[in-house]
Amino acid sequence: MKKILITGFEPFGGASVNPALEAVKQLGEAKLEGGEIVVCEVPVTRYESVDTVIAAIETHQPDFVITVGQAGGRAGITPERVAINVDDFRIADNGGNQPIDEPVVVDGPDAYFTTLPIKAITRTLQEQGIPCQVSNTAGTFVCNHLFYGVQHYLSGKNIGHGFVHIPLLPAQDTTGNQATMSLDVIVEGLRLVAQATIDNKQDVAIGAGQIC
Ligand code: PCA
Repeated sequence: MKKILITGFEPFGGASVNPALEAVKQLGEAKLEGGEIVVCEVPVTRYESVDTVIAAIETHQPDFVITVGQAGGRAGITPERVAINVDDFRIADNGGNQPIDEPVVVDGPDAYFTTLPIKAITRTLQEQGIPCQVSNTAGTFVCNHLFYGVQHYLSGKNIGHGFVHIPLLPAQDTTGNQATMSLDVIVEGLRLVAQATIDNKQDVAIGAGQIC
């Protein structure tokens, strides 16, 4: 039985909802074959975000960690390929921090790659009719910061981790101008991310690259 920690960010930037947190509230009850899910809520604050997830890892001792945040404008669930050692916040985080071109970790490596099987995850969700695409940038705000910071902490430990961005909820865009996804599809999509992670010790070699 594998244990999967799934984390969700609180609302930020003046919003009252974050689909990541709404999804995580339901995922504690979700069923997996050969696994169980534990969850944790994460503040959208530069260093506290990483400290919160590290504390949850130490409490729960999971086999895998899936960190989740919202990405306004994206139409699908997007497992991230890479975290970079850059904090360049276009808006202040919930703690009022707004670093410009600072490292996440001083003297850390330039980047860390995900250790989740993102191609297998993408194939699994697409087969179930849930829009999903590999993403090659997690941005330079708190999501990238958390992705990088947790990978740094997990270096040399046998715990897989990756970050997944999800679309906005329909209620977050009443103009209808942005892509959105309903909460039940997001919850099922993230459950499948966890299931595919358990089921694929090795990733599969299928093309999911992008041409700019
Ligand atoms: N999305 C933001 C931070 C929190 C969240 O859910 C991001 O993409 O950095």
